[in-house]
Amino acid sequence: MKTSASLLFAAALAIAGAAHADAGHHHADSGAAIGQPGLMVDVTRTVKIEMGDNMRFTPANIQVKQGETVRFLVSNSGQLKHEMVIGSAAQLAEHAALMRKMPEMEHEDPNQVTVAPGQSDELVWQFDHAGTLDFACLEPGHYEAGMVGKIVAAPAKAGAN
Ligand SMILES: [Cu+2]
Repeated sequence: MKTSASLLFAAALAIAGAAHADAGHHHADSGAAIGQPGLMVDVTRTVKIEMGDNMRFTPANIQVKQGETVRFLVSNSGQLKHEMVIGSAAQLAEHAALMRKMPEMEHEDPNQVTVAPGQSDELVWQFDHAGTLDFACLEPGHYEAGMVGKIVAAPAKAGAN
């Protein structure tokens, strides 16, 4: 029951976030400088990511372009709960350390999606700037086991339309 309640809460937050055009702009510290939570209406591309109990994201390396708003469709093929959290490497390491101290901590921020076994969910991110952004699963021990990935946003070509 706890799990389904928290998923519902996450869904409600996701809807609330999408309803307010500027919702993402209040979370300047929730992601790295190369982007921010995006809106479903702006989505230009969907990228599928699978999370497994082998503590890996597939694919773990993702290429996007500056200016794109990407919908990450994140599925959990394992028996354990997994999550995708977007941030800088430093933010993720700090967050992982916090999760080790407080493994029961539940939080639903616009830069993350938590997915129950056998389920899928989505995370929309707007890549404002070129650069590299990291993502990780911060379920206790998963980050340490190597459940991390990278998103590279290529610069938009000057003069291209
Ligand atoms: Cu995980």
